[in-house]
Amino acid sequence: MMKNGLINHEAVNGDNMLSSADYEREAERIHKAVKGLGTDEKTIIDALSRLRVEERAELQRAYRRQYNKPLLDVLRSETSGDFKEILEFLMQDSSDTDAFVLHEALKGKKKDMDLVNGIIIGSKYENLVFGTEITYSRKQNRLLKDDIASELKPRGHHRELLYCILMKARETDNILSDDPLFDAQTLYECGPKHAYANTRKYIEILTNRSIPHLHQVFDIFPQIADGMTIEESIKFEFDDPNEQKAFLTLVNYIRNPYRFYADQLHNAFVKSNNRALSRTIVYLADNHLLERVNQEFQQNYRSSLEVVIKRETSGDHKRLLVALLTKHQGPDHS
Ligand SMILES: [Ca+2]
Repeated sequence: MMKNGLINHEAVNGDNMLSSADYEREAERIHKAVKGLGTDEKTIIDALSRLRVEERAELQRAYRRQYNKPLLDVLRSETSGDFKEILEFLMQDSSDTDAFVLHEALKGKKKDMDLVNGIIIGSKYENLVFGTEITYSRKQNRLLKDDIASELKPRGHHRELLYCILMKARETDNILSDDPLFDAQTLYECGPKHAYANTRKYIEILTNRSIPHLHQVFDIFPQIADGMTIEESIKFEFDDPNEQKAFLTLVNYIRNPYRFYADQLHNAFVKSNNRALSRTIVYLADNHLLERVNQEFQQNYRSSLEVVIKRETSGDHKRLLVALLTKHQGPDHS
């Protein structure tokens, strides 16, 4: 980190790198912040918000070496409420967070299918299937698929949509070989209200084709659908508002993932779902998406994330969210 030191890591690696002495110092700083009566939350917020996901893992190893106990346990015993929960999200693996958040959204007191859609649609396939799904079944002793099934209509399109995403990875971006006109026609003719309805085929196109290919399909779509956009056609095809919303969320993600995340955050604010908010902000910070999503949020909702977070959250939870926003934007994290 020292710019005046002999080695400028930034120049060598194109990146700031922390030394093991840096981690030891940060571990000590946090230890001082929590030991004895009370807690110095400000120090915890400062120390954790500036680190990236791999650096937080390194800090936890350093803390364990120095103090012989897991940092996560220490933080849990010192904090409570939304602040405690976002600290957990920062300390643990994203698959642990997503498995927990999905379970609470499906089975908990505050059910939230929009959040379930958002996590499943927005996750990378490998993380979802080899991370979150496995963690989910290990922790809950139940399959994620079964809990989805228990919440959604059997043979319903919404359930089938989520199943298809979990079943098969989307084709990679370089695959454009299928004729976009053909797929546009299928989306038009195989929707649930048509004589040749084949929803499996319909869903497969949306969940399995590559994103660039689907951009072409959506561009062509109005030409064969009497001027209707794919969004308008979804509103016509699906009567159930939850089904409709799930399909529109998927199309939103395909068209523009930044807007999709801005909408996810907006949903969290509208529903006062602090868990969804914490999960999404940590996810975006760790995937270097915060800056771009913040721009998109501002364009669509006419205020910055910081302004809305300051209005909608409180206390140390708010201070940590704002610290993440400020420290995970700019060239270092783009
Ligand atoms: Ca203490």
